[in-house]
Amino acid sequence: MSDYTPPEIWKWEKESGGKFASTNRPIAGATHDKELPVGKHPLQLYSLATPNGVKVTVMLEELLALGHTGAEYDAYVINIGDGDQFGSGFVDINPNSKIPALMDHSTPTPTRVFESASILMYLAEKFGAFLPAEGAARTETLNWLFWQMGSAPYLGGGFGHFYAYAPMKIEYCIDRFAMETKRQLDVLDRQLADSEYIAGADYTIADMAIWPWYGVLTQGKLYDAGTFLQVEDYQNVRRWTEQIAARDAVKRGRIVNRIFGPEEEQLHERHDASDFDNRTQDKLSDG
Ligand SMILES: N[C@@H](CCC(=O)N[C@@H](CS)C(=O)NCC(=O)O)C(=O)O
Repeated sequence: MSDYTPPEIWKWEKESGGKFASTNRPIAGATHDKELPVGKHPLQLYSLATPNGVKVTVMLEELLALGHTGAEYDAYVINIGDGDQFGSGFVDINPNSKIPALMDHSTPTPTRVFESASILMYLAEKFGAFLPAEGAARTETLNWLFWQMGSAPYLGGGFGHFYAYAPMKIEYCIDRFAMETKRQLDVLDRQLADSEYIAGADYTIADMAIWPWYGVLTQGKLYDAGTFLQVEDYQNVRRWTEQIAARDAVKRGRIVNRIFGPEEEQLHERHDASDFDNRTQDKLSDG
């Protein structure tokens, strides 16, 4: 039980104490002036290899693997732990101050794209790939893409926050969001019982959106919660997770803008395909 009674008017008086507490604020907008770098390619990505960031780097690597050279990109780290998302240049691209954000310099005036699903749709439509052009298959892909956007905040902001990041363990919150997360895993498991990929027989942007959250959770690599949530029970999700993890573009995309984990899995900035061979942190620290 808690002895907290909400005051009549909420005030921002102290940090919550949780992870990211020092960067959380109740107001939007930039906190400091900072221009973003711009590289040589048409697409400029400002991101971090969190699940929302990985969706986009996987998509870009998949497009390049298909031969779409127009999908060449420069990827820069936005370190959300340091508050880079509140720099003026980033806020100009995403007024919501969250990664990922993309600038397309190939349009007559540069086009800003924010929200990971918007970025996936933008790229899918620009290159005519990973999203059926019309009909029921397109609708089903978008059904699952938007399912992900509505569901993952319960997994990340709900379960992940209270299980892994909150300064105290609150049973009510962990129970509520563990239940919802397991329900979501069961939704996916039932869908994947009859379907090779999330939206049908083809690999689409819906898989790219869902895998970095629910696939990685099922691998036991998100919030260290594999045992707690008994993820091995979701056999169809596990089958799909491993199938996607084995794709070369996914192996590349998941390490772009990654600033944590093993050094050979960290490619802080990506400017060229050769960076995967030459510029991961293990290679850079070898001198
Ligand atoms: N709905 C957004 C969510 C993006 C999001 O939550 N990004 C997180 C990292 S995964 C972030 O930038 N957090 C920084 C902050 O909240 O200040 C999307 O899908 O793009």
